[in-house]
Amino acid sequence: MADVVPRLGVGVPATVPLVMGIVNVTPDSFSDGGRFLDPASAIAHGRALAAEGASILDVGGESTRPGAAPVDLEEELRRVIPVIEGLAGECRISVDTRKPEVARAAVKAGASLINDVSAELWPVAAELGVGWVAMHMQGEPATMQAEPHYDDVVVEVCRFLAERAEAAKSGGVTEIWIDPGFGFGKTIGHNLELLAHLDQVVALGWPVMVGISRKAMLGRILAESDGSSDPVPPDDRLAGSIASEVWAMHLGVGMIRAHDVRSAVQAAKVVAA
Ligand code: HH2
Repeated sequence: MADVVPRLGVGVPATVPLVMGIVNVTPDSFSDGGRFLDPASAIAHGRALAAEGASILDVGGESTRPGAAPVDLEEELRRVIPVIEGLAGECRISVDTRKPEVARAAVKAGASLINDVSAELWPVAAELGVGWVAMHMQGEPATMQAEPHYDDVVVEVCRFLAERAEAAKSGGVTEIWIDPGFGFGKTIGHNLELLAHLDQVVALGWPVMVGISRKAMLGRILAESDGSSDPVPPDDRLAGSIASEVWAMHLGVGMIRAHDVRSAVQAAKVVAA
């Protein structure tokens, strides 16, 4: 699953965490909404991310940022399928969707991983013989940040992910990733607690991926350290993204979902070395 490269100077192989490059074919994604809405620009963006070292391109047609409105099926298909067709064969493709119909059409178009923020689509992955990412989310994107509550966020997220992964394995899915879902029905305190204890998610024994890239929690932390009450904007969150991704990789995370692929790949190589 992970690339193996020689560890410089020591001769012992080390695994380099994978980087999944984000291709948002949406008008409203939180950091790059509207930039890659037409298929040609999304395909060009995907090619650029592959050239920067992405191992997988994650193509999504529905924003799941807090407060986002759901997208209807026809529109989501119209956004993602031409882009997947255009990129398949050049890089491994995952589809970021909650809809079984979109997952099926995406696999037909060349995707081999279903990145499922609903954590419900494993039967589709089993039927089609493709990989599956189970992400934890409390509630729905439209309302999930209203009042998230956990008695113990690490225990509850771990329990949820382990149950889903076991079900998928019993159902015949052979490639399973688990993801704690930073920012999905979680306060900044919940996110930081999960980040601090990612080793417990890794200890569940399934490959772990995380998506922290440019997320709001980074904007808030950086604003506080600047003495400002305004969050640092998404395009000024690169250092914060890399810092948290390095932390995650150090604790054993095997794949990073990133907007800034070149920097994430460089960070992964250094962590592995
Ligand atoms: N985060 C986003 C979308 N999909 N998938 C996984 N597995 N993990 C994540 O953390 C994750 C995800 C949100 O980020 P982005 O795609 O940049 O924004 P938007 O949902 O606004 O399109």
